[in-house]
Amino acid sequence: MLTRRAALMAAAGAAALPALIKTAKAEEIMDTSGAAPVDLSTLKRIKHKLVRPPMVHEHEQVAPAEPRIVEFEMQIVEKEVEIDSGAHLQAMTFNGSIPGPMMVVHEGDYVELTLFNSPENLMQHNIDFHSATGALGGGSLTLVNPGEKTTLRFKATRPGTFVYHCAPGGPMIPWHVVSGMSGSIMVLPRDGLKDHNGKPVSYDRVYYIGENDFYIPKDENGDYKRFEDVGASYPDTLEVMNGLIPSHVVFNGKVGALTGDNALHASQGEKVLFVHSQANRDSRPHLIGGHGDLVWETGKFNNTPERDLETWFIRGGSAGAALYEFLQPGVYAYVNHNLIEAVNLGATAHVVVDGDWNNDLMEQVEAPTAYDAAYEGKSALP
Ligand SMILES: [Cu+2]
Repeated sequence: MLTRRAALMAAAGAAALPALIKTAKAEEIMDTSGAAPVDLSTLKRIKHKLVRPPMVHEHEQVAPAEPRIVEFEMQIVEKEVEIDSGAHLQAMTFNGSIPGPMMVVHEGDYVELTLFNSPENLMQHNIDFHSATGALGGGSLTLVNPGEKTTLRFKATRPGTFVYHCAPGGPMIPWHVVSGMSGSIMVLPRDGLKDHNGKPVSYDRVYYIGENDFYIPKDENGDYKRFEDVGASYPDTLEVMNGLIPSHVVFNGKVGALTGDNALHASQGEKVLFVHSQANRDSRPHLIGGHGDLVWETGKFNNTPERDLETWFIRGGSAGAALYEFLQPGVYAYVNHNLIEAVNLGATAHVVVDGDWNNDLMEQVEAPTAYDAAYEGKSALP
């Protein structure tokens, strides 16, 4: 590990990578050793194994009355990912996926995460939970070198969908985030979700869509550059990042991660909760041919959901949630409705819905057919 790191420094030039050679420090390291101990020994513990997005681990929508300690484990994995044909990202990931896995707990529960920084990695990492209170969201208590692990516990006091991301300090923060290090946590109210009238509402499926903006450098021929490791990719990537024009905007880590054979599935009549996160940049999800029946645009379940939305807004650094009951079968595109980003840069998913077509909602009254322009159509003009 040290040898690889030393080689990296020599190859890249230590001056170009000042933050990599610092021994630690998120923005600040907290010393909490003098704080009074808290006794949680009477609480029940459960453990969830995290799964790869867009899937979400098994969970209850309505929780038992008593709060629990909910344990999770995540390993940080640095690896090269082909995010589009011919475009390679030196990725940094939570648990090997972009986005990192979604965790689900209930309001009042304690999240207890053990974070492993694999010894094969080059970088220091940590985790900042937007759902947590204090210590940079846990960032200043979780900074781990390669080969180290750490366990953080925090109380999930606010219900909603929240981003988590790596934030190891200084310019490492945006770089780690746009290299893939973000994910989300959903803190459900103990008695489940409520609609606009305060009545209980549940979902049949939940999908987690994490959107990323990537900044892949190009060579003098206009081809995407490929790098030996994550450290070697930093100087050129920084230059592209600082231009603020992403080379790719994608859902779930790569172009096509949620289309074609990888499409999401649902059945007519099912209510699907879409959780959409963007840790760095604004987005505007839109389900083509459908709606957001109930949308917690900011993701926070103490607020009354909006109804019948066509498009909703995800602020960079947040996760929102939209519930939709599919009323018609077919292939729906779920896009970022900046359509350049959706179609040309990658931010498109598909939802394949089985069921029976409802002609009351929509019917093709006459299929496309040639008409006589000498007699027809003129009456449409003002
Ligand atoms: Cu990191």
